[in-house]
Amino acid sequence: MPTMCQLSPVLGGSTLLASFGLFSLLRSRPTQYGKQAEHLLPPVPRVPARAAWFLQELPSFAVPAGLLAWQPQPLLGPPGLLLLVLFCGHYFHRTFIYSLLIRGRPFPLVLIFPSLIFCTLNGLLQGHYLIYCAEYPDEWFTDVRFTSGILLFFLGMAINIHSDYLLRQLRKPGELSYKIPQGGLFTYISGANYFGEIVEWIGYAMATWSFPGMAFAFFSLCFLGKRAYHHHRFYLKKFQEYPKSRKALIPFIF
Ligand code: NDX
Repeated sequence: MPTMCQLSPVLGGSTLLASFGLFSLLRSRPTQYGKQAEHLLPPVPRVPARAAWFLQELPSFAVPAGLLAWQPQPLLGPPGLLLLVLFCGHYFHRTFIYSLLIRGRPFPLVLIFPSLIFCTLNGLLQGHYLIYCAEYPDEWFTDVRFTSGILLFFLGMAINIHSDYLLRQLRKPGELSYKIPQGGLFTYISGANYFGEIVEWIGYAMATWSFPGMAFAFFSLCFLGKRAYHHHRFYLKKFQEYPKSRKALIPFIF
């Protein structure tokens, strides 16, 4: 194992990340932004959605990319490098493309600081683990965990980006009202974008075969699964004509 690997903080960080997921799942209310913050009383100070998402997601890209750029000597073999590039690629899109295209409601100011801390710690955890701790043999490229994980990662990413695009198309610039999402996986589930993101991180966990990867997939499942459930309830309450056969997160099941 490379000497700069800090295994105890990696294990501690992974446990903390998984615990945040469990805490998000078990607390009674969802995190209050977007449609889960529609009627916050008293009204809270808010930041424009584009600025908020850009700022809070930036460390998820910048921290691992910085670790990669400033490693003392090239430590990553080809499989580890590819996995880190995929992680940074996801957050490059989320920070520099998704954030600047969204037509969301202003984001509660009070959530920006915890989001920044969360994204910094997760970027540090995933980046440090892949650069300093992970060791993959060259045959990892043909290992079934890697190949099926990468397949799931790209499938999930495609579903996530397409679903976020469909949500964006529901509003004209400047509009803030909610409509019934149509098309793509929204035909079957209310949380199509979340389903895609969860599949993506499950794929990443399989391809990295690591505690940090698994902890983040678990966090995403708990945090986004809970949001999908609350979004589904929101739609059923708001729209009488909401398709009755549509599920919250998993097509035909839940
Ligand atoms: N950001 C991940 N917790 C979060 C920020 C908040 O990337 O301390 C988790 C992320 C953070 C959270 C993050 C982690 C936990 C934190 C929390 C704050 C406090 C909390 C730190 C980092 C915390 C403990 C204590 C446990 C540590 O107006 P609007 O905004 O609703 O508009 C929406 C629009 N839209 C519609 N428009 C018209 N008609 C409709 N029917 C519409 N429905 C939606 O579409 C938005 O503009 C847009 C998308 O909305 P929505 O609600 O579907 O998705 P959203 O939740 O905003 O996520 C956006 C994307 C999505 O692709 C999702 O998969 C991804 O980001 N995401 C989001 C959250 C976390 C995450 C990924 C992950 O864990 N992997």
